[in-house]
Amino acid sequence: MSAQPKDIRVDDRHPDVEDTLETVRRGLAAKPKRLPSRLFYDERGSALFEAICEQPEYYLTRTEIAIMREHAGDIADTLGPDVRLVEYGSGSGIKTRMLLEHLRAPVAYVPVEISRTALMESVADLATRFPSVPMQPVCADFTQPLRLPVATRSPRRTAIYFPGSTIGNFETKDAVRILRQMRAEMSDGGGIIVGVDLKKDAAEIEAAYNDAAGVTRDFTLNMLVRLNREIGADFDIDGFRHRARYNAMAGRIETDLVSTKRQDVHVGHDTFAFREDEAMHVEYSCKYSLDDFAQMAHKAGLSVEKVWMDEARRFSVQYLVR
Ligand code: AVI
Repeated sequence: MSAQPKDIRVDDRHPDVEDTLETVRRGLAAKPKRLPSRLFYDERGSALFEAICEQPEYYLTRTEIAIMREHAGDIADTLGPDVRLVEYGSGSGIKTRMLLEHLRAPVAYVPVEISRTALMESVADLATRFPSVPMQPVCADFTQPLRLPVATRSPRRTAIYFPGSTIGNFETKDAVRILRQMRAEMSDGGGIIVGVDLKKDAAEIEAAYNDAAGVTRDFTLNMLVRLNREIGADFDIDGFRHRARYNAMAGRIETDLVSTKRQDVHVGHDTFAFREDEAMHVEYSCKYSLDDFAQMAHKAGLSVEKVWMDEARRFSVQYLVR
C-alpha cells in the first residue's frame, strides 16, 4: 500500500469483508448469477484497468483525454471560480489534472473512491502538483449516499466530476438513482461534468472489450482471484472464461464469466453449482446517443447544458444542471 501523504486525512468508509461476503452470497444465489462490477477494483484490478486504458482497441480513455485537452479551459470557465470539485472514482488523475490546472481558486478536491490504494496514489500525486488545493479524499462506495467532508472555505458551487463513462456501468434505474444522488450532493447552482461513451459501430465497441493482448480478460478473471483471497472462496480460475458481447438492442456491452465445466464453488458454508457454459453476469458498459443520455438525465431531474465531443463523435463530456 502506498504511503499516505502527510496532512491528508482520509475519510474511510471502505466496505469490509462481511459486506463482500454477503454481496457474493446473494449474487451467486440469484438466477441468473451475477456479481457487481465494483468488485473488479482491488489493487491488481485497478492496475489492470489502467493497462486496459492503454490498449489500442480501448478508444474511450484516449478520446476523453483528447476532449479534455482541447476543452478543459472551456469546462473550467463553465464551472467558474471557487468550486469544490467532488470526483466519483479517482482514476489515474490525468483528466482531473487537466481540470484542476484550469479551475480558478478551487476550494477543495474531494475524490471518492472504493480502492484505497488507487485513491491514495492519485491524491499523493495531485497534492504535489497542486499544493494550494485542499485535498479531502473519501474512501467509500460512491453508489451509496455520501456525507461530504466539510469544506474549509465556502465554495461558490459544488461540481461533481464523473469521467470515464463509469455511469455506463450501471443499468438505467441505478444510473438514474446515482445521478439523482449527485443532484442532491451538488449545491444550488452546482453541476455535474460526466464522461459518456456514445453509440457507434458495434465491431469497434466489441473490440474495445476484447483486446488482443488479453488485458480485459485478465481484468475480468481477477475478480475471482480477489474473491478467493479476500473471502476464502474457491473459484477455479481456469474453469471460467471472459466473454464480452455488444447487445445492440440494449446499447451495451454485456460482460460475463462463463463456466467452462460443471463445477461447485464454495463461499463460506455455502456451495454454488455451475453448469457447463453457465454465464455469470459481471458488467454492463452502456453506450448512449445524445438523446438517450438527455432523457436519462431528465429522469433524474437534470438537463444537459453543454456537450463537448471529439470530431468523430465517439465520446462526449457533458455538463448537467438542475
Ligand atoms: C470503468 N468503466 C467505464 C470501464 C468500461 O468501459 O466499462 C470498465 C471496463 N471494463 C472492461 N474494460 C473496461
